[in-house]
Amino acid sequence: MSHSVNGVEVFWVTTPLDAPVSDSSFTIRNSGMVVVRVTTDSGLSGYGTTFSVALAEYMHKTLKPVVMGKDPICVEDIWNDMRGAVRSAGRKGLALLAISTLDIALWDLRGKILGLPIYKLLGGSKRFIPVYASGGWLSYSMEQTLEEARKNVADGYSVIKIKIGADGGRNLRADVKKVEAVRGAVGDDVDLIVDANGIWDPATAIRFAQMVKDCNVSLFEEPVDADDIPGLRRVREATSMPVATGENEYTKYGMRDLALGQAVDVVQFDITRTGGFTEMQKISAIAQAWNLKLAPHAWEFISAHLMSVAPNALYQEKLSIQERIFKKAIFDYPLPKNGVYEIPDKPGLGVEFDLDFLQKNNQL
Ligand code: SMN
Ligand code: MG
Repeated sequence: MSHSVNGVEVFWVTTPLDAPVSDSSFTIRNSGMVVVRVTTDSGLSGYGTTFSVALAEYMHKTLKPVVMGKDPICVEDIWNDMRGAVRSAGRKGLALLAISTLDIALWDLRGKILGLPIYKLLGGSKRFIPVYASGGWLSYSMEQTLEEARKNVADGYSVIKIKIGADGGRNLRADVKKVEAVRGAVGDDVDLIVDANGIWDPATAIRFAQMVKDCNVSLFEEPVDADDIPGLRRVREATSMPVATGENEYTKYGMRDLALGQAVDVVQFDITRTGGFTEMQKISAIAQAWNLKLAPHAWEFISAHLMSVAPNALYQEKLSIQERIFKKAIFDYPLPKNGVYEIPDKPGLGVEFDLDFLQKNNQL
């Protein structure tokens, strides 16, 4: 039986958080996502997701015409055609979010057509993927921070992440106090990741690293701006902490530049931004060749499939604020348990989106 794409729909759904959460440069008020549904003339639907609603226009005008009529099995060809279509205005940023979302939906369809979960299509066998608990927002009080950290550990997480870069990166003492207090609260057996979201210059980041050198931080994430690859290299060379970046980086070319820059130990590409499964396979392969670990950003139910097959898989992020919308938009969302995401043994992504919810709550 042949299958060809006959529709692309875009939904934007959000639900408010109990209170806004902040990192060093950004405040988030809602748990939300963009969902793209790709349908075929054979009656199938594939789903992809990403962050920014601003991509809808681009999706409809530029990329939908590229995928219409195509066989969803042919993801590699379609990816290259999509990249061709955005070449002049979208090598990074929104266009790549749109490509990623469509690519994920096509892989979901591919799995449904072939009757296999994506991790098996990729050649994997592992279904249990270690995830870490990501929270520790700068908007929390110290009490909330410690309560959440202790709860994460009680829930079975052995790796947790907290935000640093207080007061726009101008309050290192507060950051140091926070790291020391969290380390004290969770004990020595928990891996602690700190995320500065790119707020510092290299000298400040190095100073901070010196100040917390006794806290056994296992990963220093985005100490400097995502575009400051030489600065990241400086931080990496000056500290004993492994350094991570990648959630704001795009495609295999971004991976190449991080590797050539010798700037990083762990790469955190976001599958919904950087090019979907098709491109993430290449990113993972380049990272393998440079002996770098993979710890993808957010969207555990998507990246877990790639982590199943990546020999350099470290752990997958579970971003606390996403849980609320996942539980609303996806039937029986398979929440990680004891720090592990169990990939459902079902075709495609293995999760079923609630189309009725998407249609009734679409803000587009
Ligand atoms: C992050 C970035 C954007 C939205 C939420 C969280 C963060 C992370 O940097 O690492 O998850
Ligand atoms: Mg981050």
